[in-house]
Amino acid sequence: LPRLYSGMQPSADSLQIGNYIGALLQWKELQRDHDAFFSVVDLHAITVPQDPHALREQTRRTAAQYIAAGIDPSQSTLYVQSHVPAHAELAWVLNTITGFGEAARMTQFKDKSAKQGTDATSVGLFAYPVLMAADILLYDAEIVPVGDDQRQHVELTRDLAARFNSRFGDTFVIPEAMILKETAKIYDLQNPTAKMSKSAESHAGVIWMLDEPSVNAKKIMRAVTDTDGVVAFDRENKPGISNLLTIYSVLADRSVDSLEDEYAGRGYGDFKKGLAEVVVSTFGPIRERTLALLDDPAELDRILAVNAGRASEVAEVTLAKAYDRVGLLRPV
Ligand code: AQP
Repeated sequence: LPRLYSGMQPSADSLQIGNYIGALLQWKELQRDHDAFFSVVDLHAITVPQDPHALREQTRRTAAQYIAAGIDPSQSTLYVQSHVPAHAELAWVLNTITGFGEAARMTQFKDKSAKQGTDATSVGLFAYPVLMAADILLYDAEIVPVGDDQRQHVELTRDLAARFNSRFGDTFVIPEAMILKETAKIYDLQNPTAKMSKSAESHAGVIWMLDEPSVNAKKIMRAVTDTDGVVAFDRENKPGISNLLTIYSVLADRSVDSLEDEYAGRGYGDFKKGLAEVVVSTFGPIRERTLALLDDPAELDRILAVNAGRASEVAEVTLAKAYDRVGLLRPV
């Protein structure tokens, strides 16, 4: 089976529905016909300031949400990044072949560092995309399913893999980003030209997978729309309604056209009520399953340990090869 790698940061108590639609939902389908590795990337999460106690909890919670959303840890390899030391080790090697200017051009770094100011921005945040390249290359992944915001990082990964291979001999598989166009970007409900994000300053426009269903329903009802009152997809002129249509269409597995037809001549209130029901019926059960998994942290930790063992077996082989290729003396 073709290898696949993807991951998410445990950077909040709950994932948001952009993470679900842009990534998790596809992972669930793809795990059937791929040898999939799904990581909770806690080493990435510490590239911005963290609360140690919260991070530990968020790591478990993120893993539980993967499982609750349909990732099967006996079929896919679902593990915590820091449990496999090879990630940090290969990242160091890749740092040495990454150009300073090349890393400085990453738009996610530019955005995040502009928000924080240079003194608060860590070298870790700067090197984030290189660590991501290590994540992917360790598993010889051919496919990397991500949202559009990660496209540039996968491009960098390809460049680094090709550079390493040409300098030191064939070592890494060159991966391919898999980005589903329609679901590549879910926008903030209060600011529908900005990406919905775990780290958004205001939570008013973010739908959290683990929020009470009634809270999510209210946020849908309050989503920003426009004044023309027509349920139609027009990203340019009607970003709010277009975003809601995308979410509705994905979660209800219906075409945007059929939704436009169903809500023709009806108000936004009706449309939002319909969407709120779909959101509640999708995430209500996922929330319940997540909470049940979190009720037994010892069992969850056991699953993660077994999976980390499986991941290590693959990762150690690639790391040893890369160390050898660059000329690091191997211990006997
Ligand atoms: N709004 C979104 N629409 C579609 N896909 C999205 N993803 C994130 N937001 C959206 C996808 O979810 C995966 C998880 O990414 P991550 O946790 O590594 O970090 P991120 O992309 O930066 O996601 P967030 O939620 O915005 O997290 P923070 O705020 O912590 O940085 C990726 O596949 C991403 O494309």
